[in-house]
Amino acid sequence: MKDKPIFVTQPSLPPLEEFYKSLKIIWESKWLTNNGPFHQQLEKELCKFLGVKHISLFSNGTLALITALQALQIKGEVITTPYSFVATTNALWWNNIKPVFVDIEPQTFNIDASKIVEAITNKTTAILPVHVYGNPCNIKKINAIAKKYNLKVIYDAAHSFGVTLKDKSVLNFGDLSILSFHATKVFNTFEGGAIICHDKKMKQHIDDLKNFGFRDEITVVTPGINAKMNEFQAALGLLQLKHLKKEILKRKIIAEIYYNELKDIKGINISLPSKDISYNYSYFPILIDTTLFGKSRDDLYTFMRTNNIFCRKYFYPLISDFSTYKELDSSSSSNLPIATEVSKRVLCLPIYPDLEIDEVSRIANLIKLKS
Ligand code: T4K
Repeated sequence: MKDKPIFVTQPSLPPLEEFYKSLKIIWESKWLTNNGPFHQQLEKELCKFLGVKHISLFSNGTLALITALQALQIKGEVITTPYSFVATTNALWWNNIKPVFVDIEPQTFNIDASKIVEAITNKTTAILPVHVYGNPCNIKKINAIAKKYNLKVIYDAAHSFGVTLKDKSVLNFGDLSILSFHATKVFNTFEGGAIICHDKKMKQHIDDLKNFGFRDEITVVTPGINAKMNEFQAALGLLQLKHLKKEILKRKIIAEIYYNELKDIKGINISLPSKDISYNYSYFPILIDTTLFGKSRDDLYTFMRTNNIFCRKYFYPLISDFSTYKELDSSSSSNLPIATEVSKRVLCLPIYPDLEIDEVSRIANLIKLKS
């Protein structure tokens, strides 16, 4: 019998009986959305869990990102990374902002802060870095540049749920951070997202923006959008939160097995987050060196697929190579040597709490077999 397919990730879900109870409450109250009781409770509990002051819930991470740019009135050019999911740059496009791509660091795959200054022009208004795979950017350097050049910083922290740096949530840095609660994320509400901000006034502004700009029944304070999280999502989120620490621990065990099994294979490179980071193990990327490994990343990707293991090439192609963005700046590829190289060599292995230990070993053994 053929092995069952294993995908790069699989969503975690609470026991169905737990969710029935929440559904019953929703059915009886008939309160389905618009800042309902589950929504309010989830905002409170997330602030506690994540160690942040203010959070505004969204229907997904992309709308959170688009709204974050609106909230700060970002215009002109924004410096960002080409090595991310396309939503990062699409959010700029939807705000009529020109993305300016800067290369990444070879170890963390995050934007190379030492290359930001040379990309600043008189049109630059902000920096939009991504904590890729949840691994924090060079926050200190980015903040110093932002301060010196009077730029806003919005962190795309879609992968960073629960990640701390020196015991402080990474979400506390920059002007705003956004999270994604998509099905494929460490914490999911089927679809969902959030903006984290640091003061009450900004939270009110963001809440206005995501609710058409309505402050009350007859007052529209700003031309907002509809990006609200509903009660179904929020109720699920509250249950997910109860199980999350255990789920991250399961991910950690899987990551350790992969690391121990693969670290000595020639041509496979694994970058680990530094010791002062408490990580969420959202992804397990490896880099393949074709010469040393003997096979290319694409050879390994195809080989794994024939064995029903569906790894993913996150993030290939680079965002700057998608036609819309290439047309905008055709020279950008030549300025992005590290990102180009990493995107050709990266492969994300399956990692999720319910992945069985013997399946993890089988995946590692298949990789060894191919080497
Ligand atoms: N910023 C960054 C840095 C991001 O990575 C993302 C999203 C965003 C912003 C935007 O946030 P959202 O608007 O999405 O909240 C997936 C996700 O759809 C996307 O959320 C995520 N990043 C991106 C990195 O990955 P795909 O197209 O690769 O997903 P898909 O459908 O191929 O799913 C991957 C695997 O997961 C499947 O092979 C099987 C498994 N899966 C997937 C779904 C949807 C399940 O088992 N169950 C499911 O329900 O984009």
